[in-house]
Amino acid sequence: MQDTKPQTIYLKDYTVPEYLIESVELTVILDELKTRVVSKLTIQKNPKSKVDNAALVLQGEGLELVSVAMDGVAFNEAQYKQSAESLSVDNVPQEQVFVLAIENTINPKSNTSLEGLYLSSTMLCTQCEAEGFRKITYFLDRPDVMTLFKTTLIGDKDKYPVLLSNGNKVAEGELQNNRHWVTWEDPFKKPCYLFALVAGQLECIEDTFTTMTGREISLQIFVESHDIDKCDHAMQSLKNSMQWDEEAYGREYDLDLYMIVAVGHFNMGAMENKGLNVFNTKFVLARPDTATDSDYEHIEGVIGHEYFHNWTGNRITCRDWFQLSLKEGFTVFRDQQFTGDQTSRAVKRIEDVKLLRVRQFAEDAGPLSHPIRPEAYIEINNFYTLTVYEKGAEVVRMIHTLLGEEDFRKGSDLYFQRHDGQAVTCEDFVNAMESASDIDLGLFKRWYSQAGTPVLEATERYNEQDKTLTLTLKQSCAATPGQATKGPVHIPVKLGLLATDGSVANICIDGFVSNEVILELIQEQQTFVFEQLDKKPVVSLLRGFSAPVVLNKQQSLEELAFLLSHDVDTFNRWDAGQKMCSQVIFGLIDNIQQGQALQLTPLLVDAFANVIQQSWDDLSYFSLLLSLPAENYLAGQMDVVDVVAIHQAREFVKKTLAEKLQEQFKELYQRYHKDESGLFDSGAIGRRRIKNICLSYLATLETEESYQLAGKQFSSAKNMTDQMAALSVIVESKNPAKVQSLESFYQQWKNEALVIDKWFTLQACSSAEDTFSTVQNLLKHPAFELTNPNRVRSLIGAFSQANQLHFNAENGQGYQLLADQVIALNSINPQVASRMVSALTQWKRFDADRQTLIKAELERIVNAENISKDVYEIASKSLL
Ligand code: 0A1
Ligand code: ZN
Repeated sequence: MQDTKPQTIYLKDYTVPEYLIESVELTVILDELKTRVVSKLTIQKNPKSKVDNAALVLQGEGLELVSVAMDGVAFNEAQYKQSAESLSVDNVPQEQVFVLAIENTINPKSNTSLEGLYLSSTMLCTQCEAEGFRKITYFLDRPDVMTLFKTTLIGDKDKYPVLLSNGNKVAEGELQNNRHWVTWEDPFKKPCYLFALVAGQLECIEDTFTTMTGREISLQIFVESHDIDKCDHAMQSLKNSMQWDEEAYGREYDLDLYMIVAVGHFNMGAMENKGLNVFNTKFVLARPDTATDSDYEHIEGVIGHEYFHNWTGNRITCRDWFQLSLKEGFTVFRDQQFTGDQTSRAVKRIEDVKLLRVRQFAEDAGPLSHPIRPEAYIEINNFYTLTVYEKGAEVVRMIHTLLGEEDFRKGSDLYFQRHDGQAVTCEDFVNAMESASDIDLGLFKRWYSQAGTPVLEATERYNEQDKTLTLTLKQSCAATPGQATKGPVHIPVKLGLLATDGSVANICIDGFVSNEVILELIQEQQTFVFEQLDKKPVVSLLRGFSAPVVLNKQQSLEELAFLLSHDVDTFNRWDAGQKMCSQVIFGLIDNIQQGQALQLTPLLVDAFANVIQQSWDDLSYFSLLLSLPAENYLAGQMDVVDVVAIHQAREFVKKTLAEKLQEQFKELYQRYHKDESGLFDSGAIGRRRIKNICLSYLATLETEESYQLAGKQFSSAKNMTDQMAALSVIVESKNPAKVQSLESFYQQWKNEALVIDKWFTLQACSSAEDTFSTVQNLLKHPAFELTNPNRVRSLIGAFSQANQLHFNAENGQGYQLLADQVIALNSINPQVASRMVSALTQWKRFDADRQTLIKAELERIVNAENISKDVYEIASKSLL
């Protein structure tokens, strides 16, 4: 660890900053090895601060200080104090504004943390959220200090022909020694985490967007020249996002220029820097032959996400980092709505809930469980979590459900109007929603402070005499670290009733009649009575997954099959099928554990046959109905995870379905297999999804015919979706063409980094017996490098987080491999290293032997030399 013991920061300790930085003039003289930063800060005492004569403490990390001056007078060394993490000045003016001029140097090339200013192949770029600006120069690096930025970049004309920063380009010129300069001015005040600069040999595509008030905005996407043919989809996505935000939220873009730069080395997905987004190439570049349909969808979603941040994050930002979900929860909710509107709402909702239930629920049930507004952290980078993002979005969604579309829009309008230009809290957001509606959100606020996933027990009783159905809902929440007792939360439960013939039944409750209701659960237990029901209806509960809870309700396979064929709610219809499959698989897991023979209930085969035989407009949705629950979703529902039994049981179901429904799968495959190129249109995407899921069923049969089908699709595919789908079934099967197919794929795509990432992932996720040694060999492959986060995620991340079967091998070799890599990565890139630890945090879910093995690896990590605070926080908290 660093020199001192890592410090914990608490929300309860928040105080306003003692000083504000009104404006900054930055001059950055770019050089790979030694960049000079000259910063002129115009500072004044914060009128809101009650502290007098406080020292001015600026944050700075890894900086080489050259000089400090105040109001034009140079300081000697006695006039300031320097530590490894700060620069402080006593006795600064309290009454008037003063200018502090600082010069320092940094080395971008040696900065492998990819935070601050760093080198990605040959271009220089920055990443400042959350606390990266302090790695560029000394500053009040906190989001409630909002500053006007004027930035001048100076660099070699050949190495850095393009020089970009936030806002508008206001001046440029030439200098001696083949250098040039550009000055950028951002007219909006912003926290320094939204600062960005990019310099390099970049090419761009350009377009324009005319806003709702008729302003013409120029749009530019910058990439390295060999990627210039893969930007069109990103540009279209940007225009769609701008249009959507005007229509859905009345939000107009505020600068005259919007720039996106794609970089190959990036810790996360993308970053919403004002007017100059920096993106991971993964979320920009797409061409039909290099990107899958899912890649296209993710690109549109992430472009939307970063664009929507311009209002939810930039114009209105966070007071402190505990409020991260203020911008992230709301922005994820907005990007989910956007993607739903652009593609299929039903499919998008299901995909989002899958992610939430598998990954966020696990986080919430594990040692790192925290509320969407955490109360303490050691390293803020560790709190860019599924809880803050995805559960945060669910919380905003519940407000939307409780208020309804119209009042939610009034609430968001009020929020934008009240807080434009401010750094605010989650509470401010909820208050605006409350002011704009008649809904009391007092209890609702507990969602922000309470960690853990609430469990909802539902029981129903039908009374033939009264013709009533009584539904009892009971909520509870298990203790989480630091929160021993939990109170009830405000839960919207969307519900519908189905008559026995499958038609929609009327809901009569408290004198109101409707087709669908939202029950509001605010107490620990509540009872709801539905009247005038001649026959016992089937209840469709928690429609659209209206709250992020675990729902427990006894349901027979017959009732689930009924919902699967009749429910009008697309989410519950799909979920009924998932529950059916899960129940069946858990039964088989019991059989396996007791050494009994396996048999598949005809009820499941019939349910699938029934789905297949209906006609579907939304083929993507149809393909979800045919998908079995994932192994990690099943694991999440077991007290003691048995990875081998889960895999065997699920494979047995898949193979048996393939045997029984072979003809149907073949017919669907033939019907929808068109040798079409990968146009991004929902019809073609749906055809590919359904055809490829049929291919994966047929592949389990391991017949010569299925090998040929996959082989033919692999070699003749005109788009990456089909090529990957075919290669994936080849790798999963005993197909003799496996080695050769992998090799030819590599040769075909070795110059496309993002495609090679897929090649690593596919092998890392395989259930084939030799996967562990394959992964070991891939770690030594010349194309593998620990300095590129995408590569790390594609191999180490995929193996540890998406290959439950092999990562959890009984002898602990998977755990050991991961710990070795985390320790190696720790000194290169602490942020990515810390994310890789996540697969070791769930040890309590396994048997005693595995628990011992995992804990030993966590101990090894905690005790490794020079462990970063990022990795230390995750590994040490996991051991508690
Ligand atoms: N605000 C970005 C996420 C992000 C966070 C941290 C980063 O570097 C440490 C980069 C990006 C988003 O929500 O898209
Ligand atoms: Zn975000």
